[in-house]
Amino acid sequence: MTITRNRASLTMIKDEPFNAEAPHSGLAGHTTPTELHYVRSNFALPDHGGTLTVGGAVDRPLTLTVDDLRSLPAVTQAVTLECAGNGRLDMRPLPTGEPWGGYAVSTAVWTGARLADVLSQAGPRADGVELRCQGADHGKYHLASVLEPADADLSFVRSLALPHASDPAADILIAYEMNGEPLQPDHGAPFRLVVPHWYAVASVKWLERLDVITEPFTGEFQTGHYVYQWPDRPSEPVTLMRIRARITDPQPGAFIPAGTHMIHGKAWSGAGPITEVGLSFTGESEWAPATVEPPRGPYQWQDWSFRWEATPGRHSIRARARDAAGNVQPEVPPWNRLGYGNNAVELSYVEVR
Ligand SMILES: Nc1nc2c(c(=O)[nH]1)N[C@H]1C(S)=C(S)[C@@H](COP(=O)(O)O)O[C@H]1N2
Ligand SMILES: [Mo]
Repeated sequence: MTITRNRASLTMIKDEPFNAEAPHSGLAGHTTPTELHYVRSNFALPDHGGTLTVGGAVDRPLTLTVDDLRSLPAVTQAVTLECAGNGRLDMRPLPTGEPWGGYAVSTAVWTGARLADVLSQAGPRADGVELRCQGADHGKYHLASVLEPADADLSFVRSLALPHASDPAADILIAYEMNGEPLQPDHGAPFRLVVPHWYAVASVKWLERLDVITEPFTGEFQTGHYVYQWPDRPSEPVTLMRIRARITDPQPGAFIPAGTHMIHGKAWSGAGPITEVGLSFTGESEWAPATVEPPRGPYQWQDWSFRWEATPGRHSIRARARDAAGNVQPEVPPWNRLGYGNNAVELSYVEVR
């Protein structure tokens, strides 16, 4: 597969397999240009045979090409994807895994067929419980848990509960376009899942096989990793994106002139729309309300802004979001062994002159 273009605009975390964060500017717009969208891949770019096989416990097994997918009703929607490991670098002690800062999050406009439409063509049998979703990528996994022998050739496989996968209202896509162009290799060409509201591990790239299965799936990327291993309570799977706000302007470490400054940012949550963002400039737990823009769509980050009278000196700015389900960001990251779901309040320092 040809090497993807535009890798140079990203902040590299690892060169092979290529893993990179968006630059600060990737969070500025309503959507992220493709060349600024973060990339997270567990294995090298695979060769994909160009077809999607749908089988397992179904009445009508299928083999689909990208043209077959394009002949189904197309859905276009903006979706914010965030890696469950985003912000791992700020956890203490540092858990194992890629040391993501805070920029393994981006928003793109995805076009594809509904997963629900493909499944209804195949006709899942009544005894199906989950949909096993396999990417074409595979290899040795340097973090292999006890689930697999250390030298096993692993594929990237995830499962979705069958009612979720077959629900048209869940808006899960088999996407073949990103921001109006065919998918780039780094983002899962020729097609991938895009599962709104979920941490992006669910959005299987280079999708190659879908199988309806009659027992819950276990595997390295389902029950070995992408699990919150809490120090004090039973493990839980990584599912919906946790609520989080980011400050996009001023940039962390910026020097800005004294006077009125509009602070801008983004906020998102997998559990529902953002209802409030509070700003704090002191350690006194005082939160002044920002203006939160209404959602532009159900699955994308929301804009917020705050009019700040900036006085000379060094300032710390914190932004804390609340969603419609009542979730509020914690001050301290919820530490877990594999370092997932850090949605702690961001602290950004700026200097006003
Ligand atoms: N086949 C496959 N799909 C995958 C992955 C992978 O390694 N292989 N990584 C997952 C993870 S952990 C994330 S965060 C997203 C990243 O999507 P992106 O690279 O398009 O930003 O893809 C998901 N889908
Ligand atoms: Mo991820």
